Amino acid sequence: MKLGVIGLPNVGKSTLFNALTHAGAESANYPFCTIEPNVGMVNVPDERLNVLGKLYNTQKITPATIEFVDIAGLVKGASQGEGLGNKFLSHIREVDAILHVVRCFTNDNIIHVDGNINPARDIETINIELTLADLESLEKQIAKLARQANGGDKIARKKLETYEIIKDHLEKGLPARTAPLDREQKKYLEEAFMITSKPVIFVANVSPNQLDNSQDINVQTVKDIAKKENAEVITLCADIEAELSTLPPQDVEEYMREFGIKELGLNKLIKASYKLLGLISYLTAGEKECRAWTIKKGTLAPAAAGVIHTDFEKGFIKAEVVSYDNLVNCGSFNNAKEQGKVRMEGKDYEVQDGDVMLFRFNV
Ligand SMILES: Nc1nc2c(ncn2[C@@H]2O[C@H](COP(=O)(O)OP(=O)(O)OP(=O)(O)O)[C@@H](O)[C@H]2O)c(=O)[nH]1
Ligand SMILES: [Mg+2]
Repeated sequence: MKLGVIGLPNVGKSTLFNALTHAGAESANYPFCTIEPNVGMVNVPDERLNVLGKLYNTQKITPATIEFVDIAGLVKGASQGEGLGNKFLSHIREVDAILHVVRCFTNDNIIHVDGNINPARDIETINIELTLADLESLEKQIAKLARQANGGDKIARKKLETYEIIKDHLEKGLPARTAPLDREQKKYLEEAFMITSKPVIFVANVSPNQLDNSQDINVQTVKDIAKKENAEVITLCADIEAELSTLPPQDVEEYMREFGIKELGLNKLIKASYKLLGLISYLTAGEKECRAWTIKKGTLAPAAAGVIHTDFEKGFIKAEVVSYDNLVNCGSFNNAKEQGKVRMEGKDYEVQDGDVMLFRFNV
């Protein structure tokens, strides 16, 4: 599961990526500073782990992680090979979801490739290039499907019909994500590997003085566009987040208190990204380690156990499950058991976010 950070050149993508991953990727005040993508793992903040850690007097806390990829900036004409062109687009095709960084901060010293701050125009520039890239790829697929459909292939015919709908939609300048498709057609859409079918979060990169200003016109523009596209917006200042990410935790807390910040932009962004990917965490807890494990929402108990070890899945017998809230309220696993809050679940159990699990298996 990975998220790609995209946007125009020089808008703060690498700055944000560094704040997220502490990877120390190169970031500088000129367009196309990033050429090859930077890849890094990010810990998913989860307050529940600290609480469990205290409850179990644990030696080690291991959060869940997700992968972020910092991609080269995209300019007008990229789908025709401008800037870093098609190479850039192929990197976007490989990610599961997109963080679209939009410059809202004002600073005359930082070059804007199109001369001035204009989030609506900037978002459109990116969207047009992604749409054109999708159209080009779709047309190739349509030509191939048409040959197969003519040869009497019934599935190819259905797929072709779907792809024609998507093509019309893209030609209106709309993302494949919002195409009017039924369930079966949505499955075909997945097989088309469209960039514009990937879920998106917009990141409004603002100046520090815009952080708590919900009236800001540029931020409002991003929010309006996101609403139309069925996407979320996170407002943050990449510069500040990057600076804070280098400080010791107690200094960050003091800073946040001083400025009345309840939650860091990064934390909000990571949590929203996790949700966007359709991911949840179940937890394991003990004296040695308290840990969060990542699964797709809807995963059944044996497959969830398989995330820890394939033997757990192969030899799965049952799972002892208690919800995080019940466990914390009862004060210990044994108390929870005595109070009937620990359930015995079998192979058909769909694991929930925050389930504290103990697997029984034989190998
Ligand atoms: N004032 C201000 N400057 C920022 C902010 N975010 C990034 N910058 C500056 O903008 C310049 C470009 O930042 P990068 O993070 O390298 O931008 P990028 O989007 O990765 O650029 P490319 O890799 O060239 O596409 C750097 O000089 C940053 O210090 C911000 O929130 N506020
Ligand atoms: Mg960069």
